[in-house]
Amino acid sequence: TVTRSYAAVDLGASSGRVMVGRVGPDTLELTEAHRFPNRPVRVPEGLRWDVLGLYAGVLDGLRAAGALGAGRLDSVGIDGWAVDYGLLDADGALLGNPVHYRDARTEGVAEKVWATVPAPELYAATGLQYAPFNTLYQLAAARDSAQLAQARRLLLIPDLMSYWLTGVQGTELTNASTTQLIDPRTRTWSADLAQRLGVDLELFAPLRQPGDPAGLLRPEVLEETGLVGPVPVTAVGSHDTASAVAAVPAAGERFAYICTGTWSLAGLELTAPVLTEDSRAANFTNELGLDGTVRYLRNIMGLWLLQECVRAWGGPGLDGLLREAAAAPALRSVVDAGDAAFLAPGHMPERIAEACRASGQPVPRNPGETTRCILDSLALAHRRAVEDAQRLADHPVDVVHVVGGGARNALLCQLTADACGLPVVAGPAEAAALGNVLVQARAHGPAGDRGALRDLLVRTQPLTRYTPGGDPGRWREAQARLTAPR
Ligand code: ADP
Ligand code: LRH
Repeated sequence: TVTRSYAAVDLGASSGRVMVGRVGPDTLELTEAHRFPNRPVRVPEGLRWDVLGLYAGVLDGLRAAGALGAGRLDSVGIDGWAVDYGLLDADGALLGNPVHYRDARTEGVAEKVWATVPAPELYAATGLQYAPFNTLYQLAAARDSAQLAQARRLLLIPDLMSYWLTGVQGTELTNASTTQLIDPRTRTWSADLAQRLGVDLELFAPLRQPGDPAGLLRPEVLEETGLVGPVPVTAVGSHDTASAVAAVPAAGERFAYICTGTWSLAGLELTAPVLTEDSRAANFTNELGLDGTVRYLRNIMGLWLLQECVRAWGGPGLDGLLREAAAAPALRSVVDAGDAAFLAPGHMPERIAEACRASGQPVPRNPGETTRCILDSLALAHRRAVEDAQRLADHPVDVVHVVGGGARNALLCQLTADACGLPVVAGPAEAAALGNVLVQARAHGPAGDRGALRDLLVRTQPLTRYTPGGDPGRWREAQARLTAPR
């Protein structure tokens, strides 16, 4: 039996990495070839991604990946964070640095869009939750810019990397679904919506599906990375959350997942979108997944809250902070981890203190207590999302899977189990990279359905189980502090 090697490029909001996955009928091994920081840069125009720096990291990573396997790779797949894009001119050259989804340019833009297409209608047509940074609102914010006027092509970030590696342009479907221009029932562009909102769909390269071929590494890329060609690039679930959900090691359908990294994405895998008004009011999104599935989930601020505090505190180690948090009083103060007030960077400890004060709760006295407040608040938001999703989709679950970097945080996993009143299965931490690898493996090896992919994960990946404990009433009481009228 053959074992094949696939490189997964996974671009998270806090770091990019290139992982090598070795896949055989009973093997799935992931090795980190290279990791590099993803640091947004503030220039006078606003907050930007250093996309050339990221591409350099991808090339370094592919070189390191090749070195692990004598220059040979069976395929490369690319996933990354959603919604953001680069614009290309008529020559295919990048126009400026891609704007960061945390940039302030979309403030107040949604209301203008809703004047043309009311929010309920927009939800019924796209199933996408309101977030100020959905690509649709970013395009509306840029509407009169010189850059957009000059643009002939828009490539989402993973598709941009893929273009630079291969010279081939495409728009991968799972990530396209985060633009708010896709109809989740037909799984293609909503031409009517685009026309009403003045978005030129010609900007987008043709849609491609996870598993589709996406070109070959250019000769210059082979030369720069020392890889032996030909090396195909394969479209994967290029939205990192789509790849992460593909690698949730679940059996059956009665599970919820929480992808915890910079964000917590908490919800269900469904076979059809939920487009009801109740679902819109609860701000659930219907993003597209593998094999005709829908990722029905809510965006929660996630470990971003902690990352920003750590940055403000001058970078203390996580281990020490988590030890202090474990010893700090439980549920002393909580904040609404779904609140868009926490979206922008900067002054996070002060903003959390202010939210505690404003809701009449004690202000955390030190970094350990602030960390505890964040983890309690995340667990509480996880509980709400898991409960709301089950109710809104009429889809009960018996277990919660925690994947992504937060699966390494034992305190967060235990608190999530306690808050949800359900067992938590934690891992894999590198779910996005694994989902990326598995989709490539399926495209290049014997076909397997999602169940077979998940079964391989269950058989090969180390997972940790957390049993719910404590008094569930305490979580209800904490939730009431956030929802009580003041
Ligand atoms: P993204 O893909 O959004 O960049 P990740 O999935 O890599 O995010 O998750 C990053 C987060 O994982 C960090 O902010 C950190 O809180 C958490 N994390 C990573 N390693 C550990 C660890 N060893 N212990 C606890 N938490 C960890
Ligand atoms: C997580 C993620 C998430 C999006 C956000 C912009 O990395 O892709 O699914 O909502 O970034």
